[in-house]
Amino acid sequence: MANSERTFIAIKPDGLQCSLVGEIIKRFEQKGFRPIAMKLIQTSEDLLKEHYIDLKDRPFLAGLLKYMQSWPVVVIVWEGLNVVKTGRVMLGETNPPDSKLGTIRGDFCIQVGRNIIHGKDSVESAEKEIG
Ligand code: DAT
Ligand code: MG
Repeated sequence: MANSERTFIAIKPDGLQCSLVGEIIKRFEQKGFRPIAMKLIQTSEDLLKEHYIDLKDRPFLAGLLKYMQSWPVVVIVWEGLNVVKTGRVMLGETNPPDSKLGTIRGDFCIQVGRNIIHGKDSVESAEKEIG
């Protein structure tokens, strides 16, 4: 049932430091998605290495892992019709200058290494991350 599609969103340290947690939750709620799980967590090196496994050979990975452990993050599971695809559209592009105004990254950040929010890009990877 497509209505029960779920995605995994994480508000990164800069999202919390810029007081954007409420704004981001508001956008997903107003769009029509349901929050079905939400947690404030402190990430660990091991968890992040698994989370960013696709980036294991990239030169910025070490800085990314350090940054992601520098502050708590808010992880949220959202449910609803086409939530994975629509969620990615709401986030904007990975690199903020490529993000349209009206998207979260387009409205609230300027730098790729501080892009506020994470969201899965496929149903399979979302289900894996939720697990
Ligand atoms: P996305 O978060 O849009 O799925 P991704 O999976 O390619 O993008 O990369 C994960 C995160 O890694 C991204 O949100 C920010 C960081 N990142 C990506 N490219 C980067 C770069 N060139 N320099 C620094 N950080 C980068
Ligand atoms: Mg990604």
